[in-house]
Formats: sequence, structure tokens, C-alpha cells
Amino acid sequence: MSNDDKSSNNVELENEGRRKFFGKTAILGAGVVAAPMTAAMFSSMAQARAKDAGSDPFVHPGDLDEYYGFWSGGQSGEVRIMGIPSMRELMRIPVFNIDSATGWGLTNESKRIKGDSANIMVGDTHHPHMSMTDGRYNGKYVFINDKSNTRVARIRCDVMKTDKMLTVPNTQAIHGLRVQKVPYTKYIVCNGEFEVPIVNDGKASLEDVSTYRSIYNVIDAETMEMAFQVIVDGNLDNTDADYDGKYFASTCYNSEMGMSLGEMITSERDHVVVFSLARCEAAVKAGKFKTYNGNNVPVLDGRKGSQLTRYIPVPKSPHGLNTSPNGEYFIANGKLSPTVSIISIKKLDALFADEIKPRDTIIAEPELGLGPLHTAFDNKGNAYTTLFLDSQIAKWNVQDAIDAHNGKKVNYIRQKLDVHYQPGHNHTTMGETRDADGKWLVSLCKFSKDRFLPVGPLRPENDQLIDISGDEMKIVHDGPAFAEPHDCMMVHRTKMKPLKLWPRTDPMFAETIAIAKRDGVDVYSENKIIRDGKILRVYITSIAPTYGMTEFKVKLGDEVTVIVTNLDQVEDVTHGFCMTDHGAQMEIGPQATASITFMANKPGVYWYYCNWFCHALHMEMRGRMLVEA
Ligand code: K7E
Ligand code: CUA
Repeated sequence: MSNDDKSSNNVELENEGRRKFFGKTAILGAGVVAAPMTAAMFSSMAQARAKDAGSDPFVHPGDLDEYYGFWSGGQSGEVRIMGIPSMRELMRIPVFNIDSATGWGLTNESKRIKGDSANIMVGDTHHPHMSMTDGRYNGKYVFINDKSNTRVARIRCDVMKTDKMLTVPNTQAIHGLRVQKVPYTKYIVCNGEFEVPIVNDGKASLEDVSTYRSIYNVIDAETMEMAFQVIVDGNLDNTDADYDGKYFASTCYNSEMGMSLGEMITSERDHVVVFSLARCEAAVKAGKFKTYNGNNVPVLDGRKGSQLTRYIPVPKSPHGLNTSPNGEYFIANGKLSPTVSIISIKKLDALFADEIKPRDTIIAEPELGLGPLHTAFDNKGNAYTTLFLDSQIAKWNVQDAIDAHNGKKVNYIRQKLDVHYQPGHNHTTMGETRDADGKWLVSLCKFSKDRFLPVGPLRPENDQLIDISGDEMKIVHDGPAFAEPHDCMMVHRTKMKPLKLWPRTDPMFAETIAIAKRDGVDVYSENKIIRDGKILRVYITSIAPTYGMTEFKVKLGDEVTVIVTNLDQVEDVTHGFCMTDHGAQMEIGPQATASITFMANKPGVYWYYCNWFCHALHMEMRGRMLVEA
């Protein structure tokens, strides 16, 4: 099993060491011969439990989860790391939002990453997806869209921080987002959902909707720069990639290009648009593109009749688009239709060669229930589709659905499970990769209603954990979530290699270190003030429980940048820096450098203090800024 790749087995090995360590403390601490016996008893109890329960959702205190989950934080603009199956929230990764705890969006390092959108404080994240090698998660990056401000960001999984952000040009509202799976994630693909004039400068007619376009976006995953864009017909919704490195597909609603709800749902059919990567790349190479708005991003024309794309009619207003882990099917979820459309990926070559008609690629359209939105997969040929209106998950067998379509008398529905309530996405562990393992399913429910204590008019969402390891789906956990997790992905812990300390050469603060060098300051040993007219740079080291500088003097009206370097080499010893009454605070992880800039616009004495509890003398870890009138 590729899941058990021992070479990248850091968490696993660490876990073993950790257990030994805990074992030892138990012996030393308790000083009783019975301690190792207890551990052995626990382990055999756990084995017994695992045997009769199939999958045990209970992660005992001190035990670690088997999977990492990356959850979108919806309108909060962040991404969250969950432990599966405990459903414990392990960490939050601020992305498009401002974060008071870590200073994300306030520090100079995070502002550099946010780049030209540093002044935007909000985001609407939907689709977190991890980079892959040969259709398997590689633990390197998680990519996430911002629908509200047309951006895409990348999270580095070694430090679990956002490291790149891009505002996508020529389009509006990035929604569906996926990665190229094979041979590796060279590209991220994402949908510009809302149709607008490509040159949206208010000079051309605003009313003439025939100039409005929806655009498919292809981004280089390593540089996080635009590779190319493709104009399409209809509003793009969700997207996914094949397991051959050849095709991407997107659902489109509103093929009629209506501007009101009524106009958007008049025609009986919308479509799935399929993109040929090779043809698009060749067109870019051959210069068959235009550029707009003064940027040099190649924009290809992939509208109906183009050689770059094919349009497959499906029932109107489809939503989710999911590739089966065996690489055979794209599944378009009907939303307004009670069906899903199964597109045979094998037939796409013939479609692009014009040997068959678009509808010939659809090999079944099983009816599942009301409001099918998204589909997940196990490793036994079953699919799990959320039914938004029915508040259910339909478990169905893909081959049986195809056989039924061909006239065989077979019931392809395996089970319908009530969920609570109105599910959007659902996800299986490893189910968006070749390593689908059929253990857990998460249903991200939009409404929780009566499932939790009432907390006022705004209620949490409900993320339900479902055991799918047996024949029957079983709900094992209700998990409240603040702000809408549209989507998530779950990766086995063996794929992840998180760091414990920041490397001193980390690119996250390389530019800050370069500024220090120009100032002649070694941030790892020196505490110094550099004055440059009214601009001040204050270099401070920190080692629990003291700052290397506990007093500095500035003049009223100075612009002050405080650069703190955390010299602690101890795992989990994070320091903070907060300048009282100046709206400035940040996190400085072990061995990291972080900086924040504020105006000294109030005369007097201001204490700065460490606001991450780091030591018994943490309260004493502070100093004074003296602002002379
Ligand atoms: Cu269905 Cu944005 Cu993937 Cu919400 S999306 S549910
Ligand atoms: Cu350093 Cu608290």
C-alpha cells in the first residue's frame, strides 16, 4: 500500500518515539511496575475495539488522528486543519483574512505574500486541494480559491502557512479549483464563475451582455503565475482533472447567459466543458491567443466550435464535477436534476477527434434523489452523492448504474442515509486520489438546526463523520463549524512532513533578513535600532522569557518597524510581540523572524509584551517604547 510509504513516514516514526517517551515518563512518574502492563493492556483493548467496530472514531486522549483534514473556512477566508476521525480542529491557517493571533495580514512578511491585494481583508474560500504526484497526494502544497476577490493562494504544508497569493486577471470570482493529478501538479485549474466584460473598465457598454465572458484559468503551481486562460460559453462552476494528464472538465450553468434567475434556468440543458490540455498548450505555443488589460496572460478562445474544448450537454444547472479514483469517469452532479451524468473519460479522445457526438460520452445518468451536488468515492466501486434537498447521502454502485442504463435489471442504489441537514460537498478519505481507501466519509451540512445547543440566530454548520468501512454507512460524529466549509480534503498522515522549527533560511522572512543585512544587523545576535530619517527599524531578539531589548526611544511621528527574531530552538515555544495601544501584534515561531510596522503617533510610555504564553515568567517578558513629544 502506497499509504504506508515508510520513507516519508515522519509522523508515524515520531509517533513511535513519542509513545516510547511517554512510556518512560509513565514508569518514572508512577514508579510502579504495573505501568508498562497498563500500556500493554490498553494496546490490546484498542486492538479488540478496532476488530469489532471496523473503524473506531474515538481517538483517546494522547492518541493521534490517522488523517489530516484541510477544511475551507468559507466566508472566514481561512483554511483549517482537522484531525480525522476525531474531528478535532488542530490549527487555523489564515489566508485571505486578517488574523489577530498570528498577525497574518498585518506583518510585513504576510503583506508581501498578499502582494497587490494586501489591503483586502476578506475572502471566501471554497476548494482546498493538495498537490499530487502520479495521482497521489505528495504533502507539499494545498491550494485554495477566494471567490470574493478573484484570488488563488497556496499553503506550504511543511510550515502550514500561506506562501503565495495571486489575483487572477481578466475574470471575476474564482470558484471551482483543482490540481492536475498526472504526471504531477504542474498546473492548478480554476473557474472564473461570473461573466463580465474581459476589459471591465466601464468604457464599453455595461448593458450589452453579449460582451460578458466566463473564463477558465490555468495557473503554474510552482511559480503561482498565470499560465493561460480559456474563454468558454456558460458560467463555470466546479472542475476536476483526469488521471491521464490530458483533460480537465468543468460544469457550466446558465448556458443561456441570462442575467436574472429566471433567465438562467430557461433552457433544459447546460453543459460540461472539457479542455484538452495538449491542444491548449499548443495554441499558446503557436501564439493563437490575445492579451487584455495590459497584462501578458495568453487568453485562448474555447467557446463552442473551438478545437480546444468540447461541450457535453447535461441536464440544466449541474454543480459538482468529480473524477472517479479509477480514472474512468467524470461525474457531473445534477443539482436541479435528480440525476448525475457519468462521462466516460476513455471516450474523450474520440470526441475530440470528432468520431462521436458529445452525448455519446455519457454512459449513464442514474437517478439518485433531489438536489445532487457533489460525489465522493470509496475503493470498492461505490459513489456517495449528497442530496441537498432530500438531506441525504445516496450510496450507489457505479458499474451497476451503467449496467442499469444498458437495460439490466439491477438496483444501483445501495443505501440512502439521512444527514443533518442539507449537505453540500461530501468527501471520503483519500477519495480524490488513486489511494481512495473507503474508510471515512464527511458530509458538510449547510444547516445544523436542532443538532447543537442554540446559539442565537446564526447557527454553526454541521460536519458529520460517517463510517463507510462496512456495508452500511453509519454517522459517528456531529461537528459544529463556524462559517461555511464548502469543501475539504483528507490525507493520510504518512503523506505529511510538517517541520517543528523554522529553517533560518526560510523564504518566508528572507526579505526581512536581507533588509537587516543592508542595515548591518545580524538578527540572530544583535539588538539594534537603525534610524533612517523618520523611519525606524528596531531589531529585537527573543528567548524565553526575555526580549534582547527592553527599552527603546522614538520621536512622535516616527514610522516604527519592529523586527523580532525568536532564538528559541525548543519545539512549541512561540513568542508574540504586541505593542500596546498601537493595533500591532504578531506571532514569532521558534527560529523565525517576523516584523510589523506602525506609526508612533501618540506621545508617552507604551509597553510591548509577549502575548504567546512561553514560560513561567511570560508575564514579565516585556519592554517599553518611549515616545518623545
Ligand atoms: Cu458546492 Cu463552492 Cu464546491 Cu459550496 S461549492 S457546496
Ligand atoms: Cu515569550 Cu510569552
